[in-house]
Amino acid sequence: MREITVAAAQMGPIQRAEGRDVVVCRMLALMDEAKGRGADLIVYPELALTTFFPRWYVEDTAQADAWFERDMPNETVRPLFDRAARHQMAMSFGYAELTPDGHHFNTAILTDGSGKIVGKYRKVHLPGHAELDPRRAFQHLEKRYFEPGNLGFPVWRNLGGIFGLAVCNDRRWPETYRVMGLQGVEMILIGYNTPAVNAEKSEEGPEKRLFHNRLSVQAGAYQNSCWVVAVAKAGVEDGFPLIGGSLIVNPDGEIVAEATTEGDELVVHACDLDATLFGKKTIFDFARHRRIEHYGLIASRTGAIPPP
Ligand code: CDV
Repeated sequence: MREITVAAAQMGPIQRAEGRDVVVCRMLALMDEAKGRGADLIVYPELALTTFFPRWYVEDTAQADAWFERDMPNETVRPLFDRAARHQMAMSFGYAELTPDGHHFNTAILTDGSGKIVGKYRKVHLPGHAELDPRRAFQHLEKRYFEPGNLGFPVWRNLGGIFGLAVCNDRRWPETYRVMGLQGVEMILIGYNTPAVNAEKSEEGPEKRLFHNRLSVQAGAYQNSCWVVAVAKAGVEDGFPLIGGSLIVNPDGEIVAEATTEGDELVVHACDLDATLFGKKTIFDFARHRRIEHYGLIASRTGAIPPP
């Protein structure tokens, strides 16, 4: 048995005017509660330090740099790293990254139990659009503010297991899980900010969005025989609702714990990493059963081309 207790730290809304210092205080409160509940690892959402700013159009993108972090850790988030080290708790959270040479990424990091960063991931599948789109009920300008991640889907040894990271829209793409699955991943941590209504299809509301969230995460876990921890920023930000539904899914694809609110809420579960072994040795023993001679299109073609 290799059991680690994971706290999925769902966060309620962060308003546009709210400062990072207030947010960090909320994250510290969740971390302290997680310590009280025996957590070895705490997982916060995508863009955990600010409002989900891609909903706001800013003409001069340099002005949007105010939402980005130039260093990690920096002075504002230092208390999170110090507290995590004191609690001997590993941690993951998402933030907007501005590199020294001027690149912008939607990033997530993973620390070990001493507060040292051991893994960094930059979101590969950026949804939305780059220019103001008046036809949408609200904007989703990730393609304006971020570049696609340039680190691939790495995994890292941490806490006696093999961990990977993904960010929000990545969870809808089977390639995300499979590339990590091919590196033996045992637990994937995913933060998300998912609007409760589809900006291009108003009939698609929170029920269907929660269904797609579960469907994607459960399938990814089952088909790669790994744990998946998916963590929302939820609730209403400046009038725009985001789904909650943070969940922990076991390697059989079953939900073992799920959030019940749209606010700051911990979802805690003791996860045995050895539970990944059976599936990896049997139905999803990739070495025995995969047929890569038939998968060429996956890595050579982007869009679908129907037959003539
Ligand atoms: N932050 C996101 O990546 N959100 C997308 C929305 C646009 C669908 C998501 O996949 O949840």
